[in-house]
Amino acid sequence: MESAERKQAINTAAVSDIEEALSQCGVTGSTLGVAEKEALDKMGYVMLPNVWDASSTERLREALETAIRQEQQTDSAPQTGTRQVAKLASRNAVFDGIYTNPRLLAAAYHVLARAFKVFQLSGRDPLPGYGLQGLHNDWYARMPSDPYYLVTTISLLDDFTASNGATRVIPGSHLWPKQLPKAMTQPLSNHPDQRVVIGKAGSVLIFNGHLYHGGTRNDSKLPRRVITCQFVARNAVRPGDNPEEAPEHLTPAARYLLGA
Ligand SMILES: O=C(O)CCC(=O)C(=O)O
Repeated sequence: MESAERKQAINTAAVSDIEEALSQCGVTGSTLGVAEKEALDKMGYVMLPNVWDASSTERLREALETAIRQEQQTDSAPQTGTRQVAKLASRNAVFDGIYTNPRLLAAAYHVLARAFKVFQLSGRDPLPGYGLQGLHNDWYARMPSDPYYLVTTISLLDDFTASNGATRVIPGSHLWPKQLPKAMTQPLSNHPDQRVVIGKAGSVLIFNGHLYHGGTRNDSKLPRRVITCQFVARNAVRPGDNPEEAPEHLTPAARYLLGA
């Protein structure tokens, strides 16, 4: 087949398996380096620098600000403390780039090792003085012999510093056989092994959804905007979950990744 025709066929044929979706998004065996895979395996997280260049980061910031403004206009209870907006997939095509990014997808596949889809795509900006969360993980407890169910990716639209509400993590806690005692999950509790992860805008913090983590308080006067995209094993269900809506313009691979 001529290559233009082949491209057209790829662009219109439905995608029905994860390997095809990953391939169409440009993921290869070397998209993620050995050290990055090892960090995900052993520490449960990795910070990937320079995933978004300056102009992509700016486009994402603008789209997020617009989405937050729209949300505030329709929200009967105005948000205070932390600005948040969910269901970004249907709000602006610029967000398609997040869940089809090869490095994010390669990391999700490395951890989940089976078919997955977007669980949620949302924005978060803890305003000065806010944002502190208790240490938590993003999925149910699992038995040591169970596979992993969820991967969380946090795209930094502003630098993460030691004082502006960067995410804290407990390295290696995705491998713990037991949950943290309840007292340790209170917002003001600190774990002796926790680390606040800092990084430049344009980086992406990726962690195993079973890793203990949480937002810290924004003690600066600056914004700390992120876009969070979570990927979940396709066969995992949680009652009451509400999937992202898939806009018309999506490629078949993007449509598959949204679970549409
Ligand atoms: O934005 C962050 O630093 C982490 C947020 C988080 O863990 C959550 O909202 O569950």
